Amino acid sequence: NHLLIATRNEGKAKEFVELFKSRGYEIKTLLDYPEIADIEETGKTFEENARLKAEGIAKELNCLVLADDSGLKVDALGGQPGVYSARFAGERKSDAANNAKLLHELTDVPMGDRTAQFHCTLVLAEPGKESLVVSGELPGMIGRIPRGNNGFGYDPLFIIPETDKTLAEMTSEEKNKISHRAKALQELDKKIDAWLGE
Ligand code: ITT
Ligand code: NA
Repeated sequence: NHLLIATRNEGKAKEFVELFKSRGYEIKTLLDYPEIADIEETGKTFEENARLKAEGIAKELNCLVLADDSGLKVDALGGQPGVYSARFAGERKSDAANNAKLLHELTDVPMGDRTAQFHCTLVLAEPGKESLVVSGELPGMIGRIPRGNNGFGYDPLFIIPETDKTLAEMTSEEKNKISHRAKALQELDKKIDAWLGE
C-alpha cells in the first residue's frame, strides 16, 4: 500500500510518516520528488488549496495522492492568518518570522482573548474520481512567548489549556494524539475503504 502525500513541508511530512505507521501505508512525499513542480495555492479556502495540490499531483503522476492544507485561525484577528499561515510574514519566510509577526499583531490582546484553532483539511484524490474531503480542528490559546523545540510552524506559541503545554513542548506522540491533522485522519479512516472501493 503506497500513498503519495503532496507536501514539501518537513514538519508535516514527519507527522504523516508517524501517523500512517499504524495505518499500514508506505508514505512518500514530494520531498522524495524534487523534480515535480510546486502547485500554486491560489485558493481562498483550505479545501480549495488541498484540492489543487491533491488533484494536480494525482493527474500529473496518475496515482493516489493525499494533500493537507492547514493553518492557524486566531479569533482576535478575525480568523487570520488562516489559509495564509505559511506566508503570514511574506513568501519564503521562516517559521520564526511568522511567529514573531503573530506575537506583534497580538501585543495588546489579553490572554483571555487569545483563543485560536488549528485547522487541517485533507483531500484524497485519484484521477477520474470525485475526491474525498475531510477536516479536523484543534482549539487552543496563543501564548506571549515561544516555548518548546518540537513540532514546526506555530507550535511553540500554541498552548493546549488542559496541559498548559505548547504543542512544541509535547512529544510528537502526544501531539499526534490530539492534533487537527490526527483528527482529520480519523475522519479519513471512517471513509477511505468505501471510497477506495467505489
Ligand atoms: P505544503 O503545501 O507543501 O503541504 P505548506 O507549509 O505550504 O506546505 P500549508 O499551505 O498547508 O502548507 O500551510 C500550513 C501552515 O500552517 C504551515 O506552514 C504552518 O505555518 C501552519 N501549520 C499547519 N499545521 C501546523 C501544525 O501542526 N503546527 C504548527 N503550524 C502548523
Ligand atoms: Na495553504
